Amino acid sequence: MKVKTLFYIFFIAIFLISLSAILIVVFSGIQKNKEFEKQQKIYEDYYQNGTYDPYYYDYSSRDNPKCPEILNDKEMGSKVAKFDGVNDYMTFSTTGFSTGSQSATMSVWVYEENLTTNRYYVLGYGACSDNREFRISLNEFSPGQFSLETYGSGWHSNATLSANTWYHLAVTYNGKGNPLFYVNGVLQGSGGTWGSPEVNTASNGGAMGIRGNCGAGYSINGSIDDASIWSRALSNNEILKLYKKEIKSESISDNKLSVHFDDSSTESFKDSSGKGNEAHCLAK
Ligand SMILES: [Ca+2]
Repeated sequence: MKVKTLFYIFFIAIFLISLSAILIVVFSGIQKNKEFEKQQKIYEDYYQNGTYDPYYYDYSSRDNPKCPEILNDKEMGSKVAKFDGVNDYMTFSTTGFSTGSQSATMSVWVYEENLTTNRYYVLGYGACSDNREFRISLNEFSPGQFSLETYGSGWHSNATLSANTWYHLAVTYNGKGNPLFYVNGVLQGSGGTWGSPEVNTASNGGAMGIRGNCGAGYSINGSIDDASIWSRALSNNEILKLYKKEIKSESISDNKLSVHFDDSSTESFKDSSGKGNEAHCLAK
């Protein structure tokens, strides 16, 4: 091969390498700019408008949300979400949810793999300051406790739950006084309070398996099904019907969230309430 030909090949190779390098730099610049714009929009939505899409951003300063496993559970007779106790959780928007001291109900099936001295956050929403949260927690101060946490304060039921057992849990609040706790359709007694609990719930931070946007840890090691929220206090009879599975949560009026995990998806779960508050996580 002539020296001249070799020179041309060398020149073309250098040219192609340089061109690729330039394209890579330009393309990554565009990507970075897009990412910046996305983050800026999220920032504006969250801090200026008080809204954000939890699917795209995790404010918890933890790892991004990981998806629970979706398993067929024989006892429940349907698919359920099994959280690993490490970093599995889900977020959902809170369209139509009660805020402030408005009445509300949460109901959920829960199965704990073990009872630890770490509390588990099961289902709830709200912001990270006292009495702005409305969230079912388990093992709050001692194993087996079933409580309603309002952030730095809360109410305990007098129930003591066991590991490796499915329970239907519900909490109702009628706009004043103390919330009511139900286990398997049965009204429980009060187990006292901590802090200075009041219901003054904020409208964001919808989550399952963790504590919304507030701080790290407390992921549930166990399974959840039929996570449901209403904008009124359900009656004893309505709670009993839910426990007996005589009625679907979305068939009870004022339902704002009904996630059954029975879809084929493993990352995004239908909200049957019709409010569009579907639950999201990100694939492992
Ligand atoms: Ca299910």
